Amino acid sequence: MKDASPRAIYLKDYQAPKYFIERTQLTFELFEDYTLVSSVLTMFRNEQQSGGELVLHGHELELLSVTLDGQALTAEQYVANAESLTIHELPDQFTLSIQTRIFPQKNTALEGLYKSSKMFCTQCEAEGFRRITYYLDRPDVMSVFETRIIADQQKYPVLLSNGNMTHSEKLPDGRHLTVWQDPHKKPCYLFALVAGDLQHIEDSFTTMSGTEVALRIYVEPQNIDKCEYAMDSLRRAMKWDEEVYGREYDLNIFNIVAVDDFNMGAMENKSLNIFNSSCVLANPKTATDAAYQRIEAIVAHEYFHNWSGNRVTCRDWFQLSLKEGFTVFRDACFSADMGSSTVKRIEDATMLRTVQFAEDAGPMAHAILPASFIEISNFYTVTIYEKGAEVVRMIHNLLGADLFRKGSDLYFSRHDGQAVTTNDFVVAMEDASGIDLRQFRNWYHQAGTPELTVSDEYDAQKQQYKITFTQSCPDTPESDNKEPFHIPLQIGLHLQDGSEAPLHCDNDVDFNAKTSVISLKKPQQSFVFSNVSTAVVPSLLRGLSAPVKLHYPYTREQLLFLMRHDTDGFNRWDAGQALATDIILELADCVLANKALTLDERLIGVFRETLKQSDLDKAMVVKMLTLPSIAFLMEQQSPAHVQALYAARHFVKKTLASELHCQFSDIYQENDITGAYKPNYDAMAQRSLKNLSLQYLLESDREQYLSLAVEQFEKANNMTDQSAALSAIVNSRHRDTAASVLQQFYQQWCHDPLVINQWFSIQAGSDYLQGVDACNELLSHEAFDMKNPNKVRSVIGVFAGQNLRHFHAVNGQGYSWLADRIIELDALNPQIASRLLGPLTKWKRLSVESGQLMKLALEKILAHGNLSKDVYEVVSKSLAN
Ligand code: B3K
Ligand code: ZN
Repeated sequence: MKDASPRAIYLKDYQAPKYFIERTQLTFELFEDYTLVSSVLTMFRNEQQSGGELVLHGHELELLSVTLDGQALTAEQYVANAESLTIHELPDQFTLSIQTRIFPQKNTALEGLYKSSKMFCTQCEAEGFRRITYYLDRPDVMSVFETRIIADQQKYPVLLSNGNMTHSEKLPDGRHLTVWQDPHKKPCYLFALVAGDLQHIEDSFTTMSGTEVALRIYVEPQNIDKCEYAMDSLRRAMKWDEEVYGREYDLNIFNIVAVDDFNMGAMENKSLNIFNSSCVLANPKTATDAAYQRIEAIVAHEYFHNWSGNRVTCRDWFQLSLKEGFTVFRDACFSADMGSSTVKRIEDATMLRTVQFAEDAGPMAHAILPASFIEISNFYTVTIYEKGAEVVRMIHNLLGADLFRKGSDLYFSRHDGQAVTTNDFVVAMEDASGIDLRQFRNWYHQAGTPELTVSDEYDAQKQQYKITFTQSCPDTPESDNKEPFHIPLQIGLHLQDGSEAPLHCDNDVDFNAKTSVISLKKPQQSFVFSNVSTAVVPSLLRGLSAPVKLHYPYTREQLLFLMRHDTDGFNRWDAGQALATDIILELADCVLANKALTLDERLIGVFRETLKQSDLDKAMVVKMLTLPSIAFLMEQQSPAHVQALYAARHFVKKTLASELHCQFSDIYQENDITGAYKPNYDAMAQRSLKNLSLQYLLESDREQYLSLAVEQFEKANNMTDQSAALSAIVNSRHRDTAASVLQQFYQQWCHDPLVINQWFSIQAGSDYLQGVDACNELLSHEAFDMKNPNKVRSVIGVFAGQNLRHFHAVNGQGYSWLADRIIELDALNPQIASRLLGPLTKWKRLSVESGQLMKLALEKILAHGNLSKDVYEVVSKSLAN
């Protein structure tokens, strides 16, 4: 950080803990207005560190008592406040007993122990455990936990924690006790507790060595019919991790609990994963295909953490990508294996290039191994997760599948039970493969998206093709002078007849003919390919083989050529996106210059061809017929003119719709599945093609398609079709029909909060909702609740993050409205407030007028004062960088 805040903490200051906690015995007594927490910590001094006082972390705690080896401490022996407990003189080994009182019912930050509807639950990552009791709340302190939970038996018949339940008993006054023991050492961020009136479904899984594991999913009684898909996903994930990574589950029980109020998707607590209910609950009538896919991916992600995160954990929070990047890579491969690897890659690349590249170019840019932070909660970012996964993917591609597996085996066995660093991961990969990753490490500590500029020439006489790559990386707040990256670039060369040239490259060790991967290591590097019989069109960065921006001056004809001939499915799609992007950007310039708009006929031709290709995977067809989003286009235009981009994109979509409505209508009919809903890949692809066609049909402004949409809305036997019809209508010009189907939908589903969240987000993201007044109406709706993160995301998050046309209204009302909501939310839930700041951090990317209005909104938040660390960090860095 250029403008170092006094409150930032730095990776370079890391020091091992002075004390360790061998055993942690916790007792929770849950009451209706407070909870008593007693902890007995068996501790010893770390001989590697020079001794001294013990400073335990705390947050808003009320200390009731503290004893050392059974003796109450005198006032001179310790200093306690709400944020820490310091004990001055300590023997080498000792037992510390601490009692605190906490108030879960008042906890709206949803960190530590809190109440979600009628149940108690916890969220301790990253630093939530310190809101429960004074502790060494850092991931390199790993301890064996025993948890006793005492609560009213009628209100909370189910009491859960990590590990195995070893005891339960009835107590006087209608209370009961359960005792849980987790044999695995873990950091306290993996601690979990749940108490509630819950029902569960049960299944079992026999591991590869024959151990039987009981699998349970706990939910509130009304949701018991919505757990099957999550259970099925869990079993598939367990099997996959055995087959692909040789990782076996290590306890006899694995529990998942669904809660309504949760700051993110889910949490991998040891053997007791806690999930946002939106990432567990599904049945055909209430959940969309997208929700089914998310459930499968998140259940797998959390399960995979059992090895990549729990058995081998992070030394400190700067290493977060060690577990998150690796686990995202693992879940992406799992999803690819469950469906289509090309389609999954397209989805991930789209998100990376839209969201992560923007983060990497903005004021919050950070390396996947950041050098500093003020609030760790702000660093659960697309950079740590998705770019982190890309970095692991590059290692996978450089080593090949077999050596990568050797590397991961070595990493898991070498570091089992340890808290380690990203460097330990890379060393294991190097040791197992013998491949030198020294320069590759620059990906870990350098922020920013590298840019690759490519030029080429063909010598017909010598039959040689020379290609030159120049890499650079823009300055970012953490660092200016970047060392060159080791960029693996997968390449193919297309001859004029569309076939691929065999790749003979004489000049460099940095080309691997077997994998067609060029290793770029220098600021500028050329490669000469021989025996090339005609001029070529290069297919570069296949499968997005590195998270970089590529600049090659493709003509539109060359892009069309690649769309037809490229053997790499990803790059065929990518060529289509590049063509559409080029066309929309040019039209946006026309909008700005007040010139008439005409659509390049070639795009219509390409769409027509794609619609005819009946042999293509339907999910691929959907990707090829989807225009780049406004958010993506904003990243390609400098400065970004949102309204012009919207107008240009809308013009393209409308023109395609009216030119091709007959074809879309045929596709719609062909893919209108009848029969029971199935959440399998082919059926999902078919529904998604049908529903994309419906969107285009409504854009065509022909009345008959409105009735088609209304009919689909009314007759659908599944939520995917019903909500797609709703969304198509709400985004059409038929406002009266939109109002009436919205009303109908609400009546039908007002008893189901997750469906109502979809109802909120469809409106908040639509053209139907034309600005902040309409947003305010949603906020005052009876179904809205500012304390529920899912609802906040559905309305405020979707409006500011996805309804770019209205959020970026030229009067700046959207910005100042968002600033007010953030101030309001910061008092309740800083993590959620801080997340909502994302759109405002982009102010420098916009036209001067809009940028200034956004800056004012940021200044308004800063001027409010009394901000959480979370919001302060993002606002101050956005204004400074
Ligand atoms: N590890 C958690 C994220 C915790 C976020 C804390 N603010 C979920 C996951 O990535 O699997
Ligand atoms: Zn994770």
